[in-house]
Amino acid sequence: MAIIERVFSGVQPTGNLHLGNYLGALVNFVKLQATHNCIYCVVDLHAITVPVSVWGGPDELRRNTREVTAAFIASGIDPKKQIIFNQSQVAEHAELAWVFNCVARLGWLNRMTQFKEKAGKDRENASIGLYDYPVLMASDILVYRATHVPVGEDQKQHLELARDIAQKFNNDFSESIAAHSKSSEGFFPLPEPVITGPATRVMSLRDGTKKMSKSDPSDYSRINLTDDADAIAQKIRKAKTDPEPLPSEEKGLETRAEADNLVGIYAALADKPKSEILSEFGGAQFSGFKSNLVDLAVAKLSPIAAEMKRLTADAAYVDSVLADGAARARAVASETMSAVKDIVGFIHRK
Ligand code: AQP
Repeated sequence: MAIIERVFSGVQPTGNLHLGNYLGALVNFVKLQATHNCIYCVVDLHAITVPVSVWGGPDELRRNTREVTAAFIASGIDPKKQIIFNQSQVAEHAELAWVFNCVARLGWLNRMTQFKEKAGKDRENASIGLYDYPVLMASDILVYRATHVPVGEDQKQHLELARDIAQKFNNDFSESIAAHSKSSEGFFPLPEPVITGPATRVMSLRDGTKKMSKSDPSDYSRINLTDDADAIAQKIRKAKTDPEPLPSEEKGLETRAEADNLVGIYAALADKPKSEILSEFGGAQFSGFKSNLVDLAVAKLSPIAAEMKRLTADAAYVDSVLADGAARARAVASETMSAVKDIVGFIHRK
């Protein structure tokens, strides 16, 4: 089985899909489909790693799964050319995760900062699923032997873990892999993170030191993909800034987290480098810059919100996209899993 270039990424159906998810991940998902075969997954198994009271229960999970699927399509991913599906429909994700649980080391997982942040002080009460999240994520990627993973900067450490797991599997089973694939190439590729663009880490609109996040209690901290034009305008106008005018060069943003964030958002929405935005707005006051940002954000995001609304009203269509995507995903995943069983030594029906 030769390794071919393939893109995989996932988004959790945990509600409040926001501008950070859009600029850090979805925009790059859309761009990559011009050059790669892409698999985009609504990672519902990951969503249930937090308490039920947080993910909202079965009705909420179904609603959020359809909403993320709608966001994929509304952002411009073509479900006929690429694969869009929800994780729980392809059992091989969980199956490979078990094998990887036996490859990954406790010490590796103990270093994961996202677990520490999400578990907080009450670690003893966190689910085992939350602790094991990065292993399931490695399996999500590697069950398709994906080579490129577009993500926001916060996922970099998890990608490194996926590479470590792939490498250790390749080493632990090197003889068996050579016998199976009659090649000295490792079985799993070491997946590369694709973290690009001027907004790989979009920050809260209320505090430039905190990541824009679904779980922030303040709705003013984020722009949701479902926000209407009035909400977008209000949130941008209220966004925290400082009293200085905008600088004309990027180094002038270094100690100004909120200004840096708004310029990054503008640049990403305009698909231009930050330097170009600063040469246009350098010396301007925030009030004028914010008005331009409101116009740009509304122009870019309103059509997406409208299309999401149209799609989520048609649950049967969305579910058919997921079922079709899952069937195509399963075809690839089952081939990998069959090879993994041979490599590890599990007897199975072929
Ligand atoms: N603020 C962000 N800036 C850039 N990229 C971001 N991503 C998330 N937040 C930002 C990227 O979005 C993709 C999908 O994320 P996810 O669904 O796995 O959710 P998450 O990272 O857990 O999102 P949140 O908002 O950060 O949720 P909570 O509040 O629960 O912690 C990923 O590629 C991610 O990098």
